[in-house]
Amino acid sequence: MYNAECTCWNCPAIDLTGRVDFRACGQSREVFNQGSSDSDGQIVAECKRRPELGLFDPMAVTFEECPEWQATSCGYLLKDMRVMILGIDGYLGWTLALWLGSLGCKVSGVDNFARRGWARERGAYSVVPIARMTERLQAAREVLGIDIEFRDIDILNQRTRLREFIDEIRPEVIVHYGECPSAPYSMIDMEHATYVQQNNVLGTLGVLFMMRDLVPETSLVKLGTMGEYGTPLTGRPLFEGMFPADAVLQWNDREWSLGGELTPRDPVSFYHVSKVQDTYNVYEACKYWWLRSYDVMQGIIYGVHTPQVADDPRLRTRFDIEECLGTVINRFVSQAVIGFPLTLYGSGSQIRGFISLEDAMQCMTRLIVQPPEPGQYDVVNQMSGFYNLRYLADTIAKIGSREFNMPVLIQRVENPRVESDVHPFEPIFNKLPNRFGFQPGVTLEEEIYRIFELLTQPHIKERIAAKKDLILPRTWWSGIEKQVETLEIVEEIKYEPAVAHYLPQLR
Ligand code: USQ
Repeated sequence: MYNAECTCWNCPAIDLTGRVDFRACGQSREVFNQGSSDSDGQIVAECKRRPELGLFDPMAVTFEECPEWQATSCGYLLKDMRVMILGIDGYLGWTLALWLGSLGCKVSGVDNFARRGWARERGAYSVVPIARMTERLQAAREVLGIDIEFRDIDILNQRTRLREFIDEIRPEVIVHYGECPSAPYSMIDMEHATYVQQNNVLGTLGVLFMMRDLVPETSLVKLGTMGEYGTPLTGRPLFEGMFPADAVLQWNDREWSLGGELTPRDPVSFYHVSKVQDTYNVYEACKYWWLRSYDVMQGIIYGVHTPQVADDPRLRTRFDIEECLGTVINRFVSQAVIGFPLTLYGSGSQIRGFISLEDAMQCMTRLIVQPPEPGQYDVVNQMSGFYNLRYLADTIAKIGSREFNMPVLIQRVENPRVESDVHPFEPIFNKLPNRFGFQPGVTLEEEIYRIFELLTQPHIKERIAAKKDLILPRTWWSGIEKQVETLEIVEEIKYEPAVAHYLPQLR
């Protein structure tokens, strides 16, 4: 198992309080030795779960040897691991809660239902009907036997309540999905831009302080975005957050190693800027307080399926199709289902990384069960392949027409965003497969098929049709207010070259 060799040093049950004076690490060796070790100068710690061990060397016991860590299909998992999900009512949060609950984790979570509010504000709803939280919790208990501890808390504006909840639960990992995820929403106007940045950046900053004070050994798995990097026109590879050891900067006949430094960010909306700011705040918190975090640069998510959400209609996760809250593949399939020509923005040659809902759940689990070491800030690029939008539209059109007997038209419309539509794109996404054992479980085509299957159910198709006025984008990055014009309608789209790269493991 890929995490068998991790030791108590990685484990959130380790108690380092007062035993390791991390501040001393940058000071003299003598100061470090005074506060951090036993009389032999060795680091010692206690285990919160097994106090009978007394003081011991945290590097000496591996996950494989510790009875608290048990073998599962996703590696060794801490028994009854306490996972707190911030943003548990969202597309990802609810899905992960059920997924982890089914693996045996003790799941807790908070949400202030903001996402339901943003959808309402836009005149939209989740086209796949979703239950109210009380009904969701009850269904999770009845159908899957999962008890979820939930609190209605706004992480930015109800900090005292959040602090009390974290203190009560003492989570061993915090998964942070509790932010506004929408680029167009952040570009509507001044109010929306400032709201998104305040909500995301300051909400997260507060969480970092609470972790410092209450649960410093807990790992933070924080959702970032591939969009932090943008699409640099130099063609520089999109490394996983930091430059590799052998990267070199040359200038004026001199040379420096860039290894380990954060790579440049070039975000593409005020929302993406908020994620960049988070990156720096989390990075600094790990540095100042020895918190530990994986910053997850996730590609564009799509899909509807995990075994748990598909188990009962009350367990379904939300599915948005409106311009602000719906992501591109989900939008395209919903458009195909009601015969609306797929809305390619601009040339449609933009290239992005993608990952299915189910594969994202697998990745998050693998990150949770191999926590970073104290003080470790690490970044993973979480995607299972990258494609250009024309290729995606074409794939969706093919599946719609061949498998569901729906002729699908594609239209190019004016691009309301400011983004390069022809650009190099070389993302590096090796860590999850190589270090965490991730293997994509579902192909692009399979998941698109499953979306079609769900959305073509008559009651859902009706709900999509009722909101068809919300399909064309209205939010221009430039601030102008007008409907986008159609540039071209194409029945059979020709694209040259087609771009589609999968992780090699993909079936
Ligand atoms: N696009 C179209 N037609 C549409 C919708 C989008 O051509 O109907 C294009 C956009 O112009 C863009 C691309 O598709 O080039 C992706 O747009 P999107 O709305 O699916 O995704 P984006 O705004 O980039 O944001 C989404 C999530 C965000 C996450 C990000 C990952 O909403 O939370 O951070 O994907 S990434 O794009 O890798 O940064």
